Amino acid sequence: MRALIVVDVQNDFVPGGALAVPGGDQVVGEINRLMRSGDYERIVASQDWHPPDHVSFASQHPGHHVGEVIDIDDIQQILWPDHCVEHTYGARFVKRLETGRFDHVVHKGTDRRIDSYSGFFDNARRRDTGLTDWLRRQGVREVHVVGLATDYCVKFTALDAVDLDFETTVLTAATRGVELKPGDVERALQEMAQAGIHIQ
Ligand code: VGL
Ligand code: ZN
Repeated sequence: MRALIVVDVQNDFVPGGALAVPGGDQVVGEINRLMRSGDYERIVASQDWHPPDHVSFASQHPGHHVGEVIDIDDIQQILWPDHCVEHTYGARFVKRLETGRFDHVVHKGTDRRIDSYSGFFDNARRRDTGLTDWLRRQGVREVHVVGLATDYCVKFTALDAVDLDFETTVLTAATRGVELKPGDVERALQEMAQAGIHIQ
């Protein structure tokens, strides 16, 4: 059984949003096409879903700025602009995305004290979103990962998926990266390939 995992296709991650991924809106048509293709028996989506005082927001750390990396409880945290605040427009799925095709949605980053790039676990791997159990109960063995952003949430979702023994593919035509530093997307793809993820 094969599932499509649609990562964080939300208003704040497309041009005009608080943490816009260049070309982020261009994945929507491609993802709709994949969802209609009949190639996937299950479709799940993740939604970045932060409380207004989330630890990843630079606004919560006076004297520090967006893009800076700080140490919080022994975890390296990149500071982001306020984004995907629960129940706000920025956290909503992009309107053109055919969300009626989703069988299941998981929220991540809901605990103000810790960030969560992966759709499976938080960054300290302390808490689970329930996605692993859901996929296994459905009989899913293989996952294709698409969405935003290639160098953060797509990467960490795919790395956890392969680590959990799902046969994992990232479909690059349906992903875009933040690319804080030039080359981040290319490095992320190499890291994923090295972990045994198929890059297609
Ligand atoms: C993401 C940075 C912060 C992502 C989420 O969806 O890739 N990136 N929160
Ligand atoms: Zn976030």
